[in-house]
Amino acid sequence: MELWTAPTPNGWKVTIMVEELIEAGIDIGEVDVRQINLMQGEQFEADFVERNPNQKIPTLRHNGQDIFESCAILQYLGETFASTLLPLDRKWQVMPWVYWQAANVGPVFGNKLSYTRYMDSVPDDQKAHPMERFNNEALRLAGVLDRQLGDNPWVCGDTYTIADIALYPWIRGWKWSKVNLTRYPRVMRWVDRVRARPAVERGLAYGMPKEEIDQWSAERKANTAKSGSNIASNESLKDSIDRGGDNA
Ligand SMILES: N[C@@H](CCC(=O)N[C@@H](CS)C(=O)NCC(=O)O)C(=O)O
Repeated sequence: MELWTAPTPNGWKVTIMVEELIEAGIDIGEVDVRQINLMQGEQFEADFVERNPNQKIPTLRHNGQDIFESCAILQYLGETFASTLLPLDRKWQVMPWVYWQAANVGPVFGNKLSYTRYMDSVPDDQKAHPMERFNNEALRLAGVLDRQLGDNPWVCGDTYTIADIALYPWIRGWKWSKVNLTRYPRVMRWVDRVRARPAVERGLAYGMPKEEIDQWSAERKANTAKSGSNIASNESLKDSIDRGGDNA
């Protein structure tokens, strides 16, 4: 299995999944991980685009099959390596929450993060509306998650599944995206519960020093903001369009 990824929320979904399968004692074979340097635009290079036409990490190759989109990868791994992470008899209790993450939580928290951290060059008055809109929607989504959790430990009840894995990496970054989730104590407790899993700790450590999993160094924060700015400004996208070709 080959995984091309980076230490970002969508990347962590898959590295956590890999570690959870290993933790469950499942033989998934060798996983060859390649860290993709997003700042240097490696996601636009031909060998990457051949695997993932969408030019974004993560992307997986297994048995000659390329799978892109982090949540599709979670489903693929869940179905290929049977475990409680995707209980097949309850699959349709789990999958709507995985789709919900992909269609709502990821884009909304991702956009809020982008306006909050990565768009310094955009004047405040131009950012005010999208910031408010994405912040309000992120809070609404967190409220939905809070109600779904109810008294259960995990998103889909008593069993930790790929729905928890899909949601955790974006929700855990609430401070970095400045979405104040403290009004949702059940969500906050769930974040701590997921973080306490040994496989989650290992999954978060791919491409990242262990001591920086929870608290980034000032240097990493500055570099991440800089790399996000490159992506937010679409400069790298412009380069890839300038290079021309079908992959641009
Ligand atoms: N919906 C996609 C989103 C992937 C995505 O946005 N990946 C980001 C990192 S978290 C990326 O590769 N960004 C680089 C870019 O936009 O150029 C998924 O879930 O796989």
